[in-house]
Amino acid sequence: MNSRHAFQVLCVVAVFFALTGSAARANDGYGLWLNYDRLADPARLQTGREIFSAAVVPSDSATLRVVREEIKRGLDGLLGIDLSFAETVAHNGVILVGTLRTSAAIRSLGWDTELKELGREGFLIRSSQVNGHRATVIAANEEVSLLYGTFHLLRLIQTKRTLDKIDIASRPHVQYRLLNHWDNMDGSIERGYAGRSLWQWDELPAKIDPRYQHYARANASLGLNGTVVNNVNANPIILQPEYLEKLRALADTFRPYGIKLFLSIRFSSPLRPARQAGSRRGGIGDLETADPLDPEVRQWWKDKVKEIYAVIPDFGGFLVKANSEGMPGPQDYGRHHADGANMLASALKPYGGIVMWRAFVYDAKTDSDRAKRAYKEFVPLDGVFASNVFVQAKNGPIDFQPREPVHPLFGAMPKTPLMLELQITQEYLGHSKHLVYLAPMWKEYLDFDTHAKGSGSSVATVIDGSLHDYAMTGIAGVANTGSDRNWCGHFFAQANWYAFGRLAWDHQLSAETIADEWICMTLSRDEQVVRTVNAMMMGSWEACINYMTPLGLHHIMQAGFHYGPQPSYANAPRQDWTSVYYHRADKHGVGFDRSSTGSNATSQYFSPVRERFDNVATCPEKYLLWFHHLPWDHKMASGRTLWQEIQRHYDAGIETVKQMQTTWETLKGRIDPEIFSHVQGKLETQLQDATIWHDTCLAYFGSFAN
Ligand code: GCV
Repeated sequence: MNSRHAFQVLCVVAVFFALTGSAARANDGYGLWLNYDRLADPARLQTGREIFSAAVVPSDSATLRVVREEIKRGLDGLLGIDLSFAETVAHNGVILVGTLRTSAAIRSLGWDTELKELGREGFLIRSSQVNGHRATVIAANEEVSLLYGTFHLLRLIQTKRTLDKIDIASRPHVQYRLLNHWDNMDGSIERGYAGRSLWQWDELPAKIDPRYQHYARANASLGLNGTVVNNVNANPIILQPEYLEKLRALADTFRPYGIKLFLSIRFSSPLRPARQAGSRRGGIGDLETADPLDPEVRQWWKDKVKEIYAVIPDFGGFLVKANSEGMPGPQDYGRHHADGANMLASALKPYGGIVMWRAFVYDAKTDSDRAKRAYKEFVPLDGVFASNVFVQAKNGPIDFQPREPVHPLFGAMPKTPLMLELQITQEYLGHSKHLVYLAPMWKEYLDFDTHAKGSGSSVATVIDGSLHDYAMTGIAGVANTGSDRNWCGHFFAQANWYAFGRLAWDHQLSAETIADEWICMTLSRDEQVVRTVNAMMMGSWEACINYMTPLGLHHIMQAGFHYGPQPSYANAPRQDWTSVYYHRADKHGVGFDRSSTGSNATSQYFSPVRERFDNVATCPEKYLLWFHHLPWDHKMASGRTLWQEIQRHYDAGIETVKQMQTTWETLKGRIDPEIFSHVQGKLETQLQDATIWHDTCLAYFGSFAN
């Protein structure tokens, strides 16, 4: 082909793509839920109202510039409107965005009392009259809340809500809504399945990857307001001056989006560096001890905190994993968790910083049942923690299993704000290879009634502070983001980031509603497509439980890797924390007896949950083998034996994945082709893996049961 011919071919291809729009449609997932694809019928949305033609966003700041940019971009994409910015509302069809401070027009509306009730982060969106003209108003007390309101208005358009009579008042239920990154300083991510860390430490602070801003924008669109950028298995070098400069650059980039920066710290940071490479002990200082009651240690932290705030004036605080999995902590010096947390808290307090002290503790030497440990160590300390300390607990008592009963700490520490830690990254749920929508799982935890103060004491009421009147409230999600072009590895894993953010803002949203929103914002607004994908997502968690760990089985994954099945994993002569330790299968039966005849972990729950879990007859079958060791021929509610029921669940898991594949095929040609084939490939892997789980587990347990 000569060059002239090649050029002609190129032109023909270009014209073809321009006409069919195919090139524009290919979606690599980078835009997340913020692509703002054009609505099929933009005019329909605004029936009875004028098409938006201008926006009034008085005053100026970095955040307000983001607000302007976002409205313009959103309306251009969604409705094809070339929005202009005006000084005042002088005609119909204007969007007015302002706080009582920035806008006289907002002040004139007389919404002061309502705004006051909405607090710092809430917003109002209303169809209203301004200067005698019909306008859509976004009003709030703070500029960042205007950004939340802006994203919400755009979400309404993305999800095809009519815009003629809007009257929305929204405020977050929880104050600290954070992502926790388990990112290491060498760029790897512990339990990360979407590439390398987003943070380019070697380039910072000189070079700011545009992705940092895109990351902050995505979080702000959900109302997330903080991020812990490094792994809880913390490397102390993060506190060195050189790194503080890098962190300053990140914090500066996140600030306009309302995202505060937090750090995981290693408790032994004041110590000299460890001699052994890779050791979890040691620090960056020159002290002989990290004892939290030692005056020199306390001064070291005070000085370090002062240094941090000099660089990042709105720094959020510290997340701490102490005396857990080899990480140093106050117990190394005969002190308790509150001694450690309070020392850090007193250094942070003058600047408004907080401590999130993790409750993920267990000890093979002293525990016969790992599930009981956190309760034993933390409940006696209720009331001893300083006022700016959270105790951060995972949703379940073991470790982010496909399904766990709720952690017994929730409800048991009325004087200590508990922060809920969820895991967005799918450590135990098929990594970024399996389609598992996690919102139904998180709702199961949030809605669980602990009965701490009688019925109606759900985990959500503990977390949002309403049950115990906590002075501060928080929720954290272990991030699933990475350097992969589509951020999360699996396209559907984006839905879990999205769902975490939405639930952090409003835990009353249903998993179905959140899925609908996400589908409309990413895949299609066609009602049938939305229904089909929604059903697939809603069934996916239960499917995963079925093919991995049904009926309360847990932690039978490959040791360390936590991906495939390894029910046979034993580590003679010590059996602690092996698969065999958790399932206890033998020829007599299967399951971990945590009832009053066994480890008595059931006693850590409030009555009547305690009794319900303790009694085989009333224990929900989904938790059966978590709490009870039962014979293979135990009669289940269905009339089948336990062994038959286990088989039925593993079969059902595979069946659902097959159905997901069939369903997905019906979407061919109806959604973006690139996403279609990406997910098609992932589902193929998921079926192969589910089959391996099924075959391995049934062969293993069958060797005892049959
Ligand atoms: C960050 C589990 C995970 C670890 C993780 C730990 C934790 O043990 O497998 O990778 O470490 O939980 O939450 O601290």
